[in-house]
Amino acid sequence: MTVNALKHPKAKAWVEEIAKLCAPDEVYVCDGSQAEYDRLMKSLVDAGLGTPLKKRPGSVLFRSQPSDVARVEDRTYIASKKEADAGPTNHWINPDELKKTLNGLYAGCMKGRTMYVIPFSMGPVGSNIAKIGIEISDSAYVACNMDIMTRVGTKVLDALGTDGEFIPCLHSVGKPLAAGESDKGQWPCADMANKYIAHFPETREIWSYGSGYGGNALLGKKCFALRIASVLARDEGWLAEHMLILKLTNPEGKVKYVTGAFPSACGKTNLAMLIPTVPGWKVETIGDDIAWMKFGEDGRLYAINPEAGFFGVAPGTNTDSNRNAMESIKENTIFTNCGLTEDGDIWWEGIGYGAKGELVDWKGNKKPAPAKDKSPKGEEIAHPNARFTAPARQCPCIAKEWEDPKGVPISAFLFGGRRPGTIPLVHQSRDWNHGVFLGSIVGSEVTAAVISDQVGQVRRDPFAMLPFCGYHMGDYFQHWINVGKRAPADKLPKIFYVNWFRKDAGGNFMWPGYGDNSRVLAWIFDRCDGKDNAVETEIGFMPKDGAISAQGLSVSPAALKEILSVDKEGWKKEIADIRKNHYPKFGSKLPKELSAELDKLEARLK
Ligand code: O2Y
Ligand code: MN
Repeated sequence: MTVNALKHPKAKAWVEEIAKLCAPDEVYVCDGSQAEYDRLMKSLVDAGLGTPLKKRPGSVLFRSQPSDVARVEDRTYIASKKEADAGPTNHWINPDELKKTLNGLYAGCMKGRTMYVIPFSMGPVGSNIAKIGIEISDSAYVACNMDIMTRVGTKVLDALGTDGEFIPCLHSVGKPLAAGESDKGQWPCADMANKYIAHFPETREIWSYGSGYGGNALLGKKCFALRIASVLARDEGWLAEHMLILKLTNPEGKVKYVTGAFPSACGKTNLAMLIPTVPGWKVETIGDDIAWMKFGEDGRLYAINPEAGFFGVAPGTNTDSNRNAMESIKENTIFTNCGLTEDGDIWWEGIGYGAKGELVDWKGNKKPAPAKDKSPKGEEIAHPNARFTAPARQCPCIAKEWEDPKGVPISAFLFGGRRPGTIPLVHQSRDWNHGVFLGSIVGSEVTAAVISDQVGQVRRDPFAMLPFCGYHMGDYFQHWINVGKRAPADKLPKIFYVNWFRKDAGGNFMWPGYGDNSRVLAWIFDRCDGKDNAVETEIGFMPKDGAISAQGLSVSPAALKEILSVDKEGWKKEIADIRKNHYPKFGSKLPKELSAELDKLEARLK
């Protein structure tokens, strides 16, 4: 469609202004149709950027530049007017200065390319929890990914009308083409020093330049649905969270909905699609990464998944770790930075089987196929952050109400991380403020999957929002405290802290995880259902003896006892660390309720 399809004068004026600045060869407004998706995908294949996969109908493999493989936290900015409003955990930059720099970079940056105008809805179109964005991008790869990850096109423009609100999201790969030049199979992006992922919380704008990858470029996801939406949620009294949403059904057919916040690389997608080992229980998926929640008229919090697809990590995904994800990616999927087999299929480390003949690795080099599904570190066939982009509707365990515009009522919030010691398998907060305290101290052991000098150390990631909160984290904690005052305790979700990652002295995991986490989910469900299955301890409520069974597992009774008891000495060290290294970061913005919770916990452990 042409710009004339935009009936919203403000949107049209903005698109025209950006077209003037970026000087594309052509401006195209996306209608969101299958024919359009097929056409754009063909243009990417014709340009040598994508390889159709014979073994997976409608699926294409892409290889990015080695310098453009993940979110770039060091180049991600919160450009609020005052530095103090971005807080100690964000990179702040003066908005006027940043706009000056970026306007310089955007000038003429789309020469030789098409400028795609992508109207998208985060959440079911028309839901009162959903919000609209318009992404301008010079990447057809981004347009196709947005088509899977969000709801795109004419239906969104219709919902926007002539005066609806939208978040303007500007994106360029930062690689103009000279006359007659084409990408010739080279993933377009700019040098690291010229990549900017910028958020303007006061004017509610997103400007991204120089990267074509994932969270840097698909601006509906982390930029809008978390960083900008967290600001909107603070101002409007709702919650925009880095949380999966799942539906739990017990053997009697009773249903409860649970959300869970876990730092990146803690298995959120696996948990969202878990296949229970406890007979009679069912888990279905509403979302695997982000939850937007608003109070309903009945005083309960209702959640929607603002996304329409999964942007999952490929390596390590196999039929044992996540059968439902493997089923979801059989067709109509975009793969990025995976290996390619001789017979036209994808391959990655941890896929569960070896391959035959030669593979093409994520950098485009031919390599002998490994007989097993492992490769030596640094010689991986797939990049460790290789991804699949798959429509949520293709997931066999997607819940029938996953697109219900009114959302689903939430009974429990889970917090968790990779913690080899101290944190038990599960405990429940004493009340709302204690639950907010638990969210605020979430931490995770840094694994070798991330290049970091902190491997083995616990990095605090409050509410799993450290890279995603669009304002001062101290004010974010206060927002959570305030939300708890909006409804009576029996209407609010109960708050739990889980830890699937306890290790013994030999460094072995003490809990099997995956499908057996349903044993913990069943306890949580029953707890929310008023069952007498808990005892009160110094750190909160924990399962009564026998309330979580290890029957059929290779977990010894002693190990089960250990992961279900209070490690008093460990908690004392935890408190000392929070007092010395964590809470002081937030200065005077740390809510008094949270320092009070820390004092009370310390007193109970004396
Ligand atoms: O590297 C990226 O751009 C993707 S990061 C990501 C993708 C899907 C879900 N969660 C995350 C994350 O980092 O939390
Ligand atoms: Mn995430």
